[in-house]
Amino acid sequence: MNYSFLRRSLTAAAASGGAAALLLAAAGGAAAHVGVTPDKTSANSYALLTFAVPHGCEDSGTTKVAITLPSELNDAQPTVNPNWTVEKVTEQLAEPKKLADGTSITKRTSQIVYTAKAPLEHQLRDTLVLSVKLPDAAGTTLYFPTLQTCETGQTDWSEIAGAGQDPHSLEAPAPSVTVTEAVSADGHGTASPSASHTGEQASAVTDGGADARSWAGLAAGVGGLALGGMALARSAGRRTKPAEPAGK
Ligand SMILES: [Cu+2]
Repeated sequence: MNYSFLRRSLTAAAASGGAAALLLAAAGGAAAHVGVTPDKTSANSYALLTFAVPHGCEDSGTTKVAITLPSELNDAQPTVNPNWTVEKVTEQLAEPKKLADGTSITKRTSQIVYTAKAPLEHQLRDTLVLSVKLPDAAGTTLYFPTLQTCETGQTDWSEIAGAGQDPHSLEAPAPSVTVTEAVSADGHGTASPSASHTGEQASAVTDGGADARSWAGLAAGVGGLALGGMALARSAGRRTKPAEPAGK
């Protein structure tokens, strides 16, 4: 068996495999766009929307990220991030807007603008989190057109797929969140249990299981203590009993 040949071909294979993996990783990185990940999507719930900035504009660092709120939202609460300053842009409404609770507003927040204290280098990633109240609009997709400004250039993540168009074919798709069925206080969906049931239920279960376990732990602890105490008492009893006079 010619081992040197085998070793050479194995090394070559490893090298090309490594190169392919690198290429894939680079492609994977590039494929990640400015997007949003909600921690929940159920209608009427308060959700945390995490906007990721996974790369710059080509090789240029990001200096500003302006997130436009969909018209279905009247406000958003930005989470502070020490790398950025943040401001809310408000707009005057043409006419007062009536809200579900019977009150009305004349202004709304139209945009949240994060400005980098120092440019976010193009190969580094950061996240910007907004807290919003999702509208009572199950099945609606909310679009958050986001303008990413860089030291050189900018990218306007605002493309929305037309009917029948594959959103993945878009160059700069707008981050979006699709609202799902509202969930009631007991964690069950109001219309289609399947949609909200899984997610919400998972968290509810965990809590209950933990309580049961801690009670069991406590009981075991107490039981152990009692047993220990009894054993102690018994041995103490043995010690205090006056020794029987020898030969009795
Ligand atoms: Cu991208």
